[in-house]
Amino acid sequence: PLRTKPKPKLEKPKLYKVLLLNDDFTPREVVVQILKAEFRLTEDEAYHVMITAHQKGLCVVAVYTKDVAETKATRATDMAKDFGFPLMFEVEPEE
Ligand code: TYC
Repeated sequence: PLRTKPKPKLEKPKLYKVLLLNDDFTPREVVVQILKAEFRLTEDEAYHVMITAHQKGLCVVAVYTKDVAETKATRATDMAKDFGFPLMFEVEPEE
């Protein structure tokens, strides 16, 4: 037969979490500024994400498609490096 089962054509894009990692050197205010600049968080959202990472070791910043997550994580990490701090962002797939 030419047509058997219709195959679902459009798959949901897989989503990726951007994680903020704690470190002992980056000032809290620098973390907040970078979160606001790269991820468009408000001051309150950025403070909450920063303090969660500070206390727990890491915090999910936001969820995006793969290319957007990787671009934003790289840009944010590079921004910190330009300021002279070792702040790290990582990307991991959602469950
Ligand atoms: N732990 C840092 C300090 O005490 C602040 C900080 C918070 C750094 C969150 C990174 O993801 C981070 N200055």
